[in-house]
Amino acid sequence: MKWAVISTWKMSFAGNVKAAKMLAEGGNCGDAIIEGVSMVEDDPGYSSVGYSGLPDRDGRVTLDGGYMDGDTLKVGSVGCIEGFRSPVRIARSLADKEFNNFLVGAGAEEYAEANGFEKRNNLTEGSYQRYLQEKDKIKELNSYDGHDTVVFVGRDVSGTVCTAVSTSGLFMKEHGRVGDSPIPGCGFYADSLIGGAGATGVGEDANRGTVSYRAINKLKEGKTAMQAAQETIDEIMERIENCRHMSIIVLDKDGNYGVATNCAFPFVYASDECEPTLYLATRENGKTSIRQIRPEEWSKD
Ligand code: SD4
Repeated sequence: MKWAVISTWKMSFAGNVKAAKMLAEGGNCGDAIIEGVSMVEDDPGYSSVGYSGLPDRDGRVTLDGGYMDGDTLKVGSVGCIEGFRSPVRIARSLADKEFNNFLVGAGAEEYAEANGFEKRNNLTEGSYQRYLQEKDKIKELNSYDGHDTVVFVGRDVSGTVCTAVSTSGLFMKEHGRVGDSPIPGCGFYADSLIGGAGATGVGEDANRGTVSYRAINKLKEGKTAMQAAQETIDEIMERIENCRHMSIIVLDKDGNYGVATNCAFPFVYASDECEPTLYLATRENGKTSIRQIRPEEWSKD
C-alpha cells in the first residue's frame, strides 16, 4: 500500500475521508491524521470528544489528547485540559519539545494559552443536560456506549506512520482523572519501522495492559496486524479479571490493518486500494469478526 489510514468509531468517518484525501494527494501523515481527529473534536454531534464532550462528576469537560510521530518517536500529550478547542493540536505541538512534552491540568492550559491555541468552552447545553441526568446516580464507570475516544493511525506515501488521539474520557469520572488515551504505549503508539496502534475502551484496563505498545511488539515479532490486535485483546482479557470494553486498531508499516475487540466496535479504514469504508468488529466465539456495514446499520457514534 502507498498510504493508509484507520480510525475508531463511526464518528471518525468524515475525518477519515478528509485524511484519506490528504494522504492520496501526497500529504504528510501527521497533518492528515490531526485534521481527521480535529474534525471529530469540533463536531458537537459527538458527545465523547472535544466540543460537547462528556463531563466529569463536577460537571466539567476535561480533555485528553496525544500524538506520536513514528519517524522520530517524538511524542506529545495533554491530560485533563479544560477550555481549549483542540487537545490533539496542543499535543502535537508538545511533541516537538525535548522536555515538558506531557502537560496536565493548569500547566497544560497555561501552555496552550501562551502558545495561542484557541480557547473554547466545551460544556455545551447537550453535555450539561447529560450531566444533570446522571449526576445523582451512583454509576459504575464504563466506556460510554457508542461514544468514545477517537484515534487515527496513518501511513503516508513516504512511509511515515503517526498516531493521534483525543477524548473526554469516561463519563462522570472524578475531576483530575486521566485514562489511557494520552499515555504513550497505552492509548497510542507509532513507529514507522513497525507500525502504529491505538485503543478505545476503559482506560484503567488499557493502562494495565499497555495495549498499544503490546500490539506494536507483536508486529515487531513478525505477527500480522490482525494477529497483533487479536492477541493483545486475548491477553488482556485473560490477564485482567472482568476486563471491560476494549478495542484496538493496528496499522502495520505497509498499511495493512488489524482490529480486535471484546464489544461491538465500528471503525473506518481507507488506503490507496480502498476508499474510506465503515466496518463493524464484534467478538464471536472468542475471536474478532469483521464485516462491512452501511452507516444506517449503526445508530450510535
Ligand atoms: C479513557 N479510553 O479515558 C478512554 C475512554 C474511551 O471508550 O475510549 N472510552 O479511558
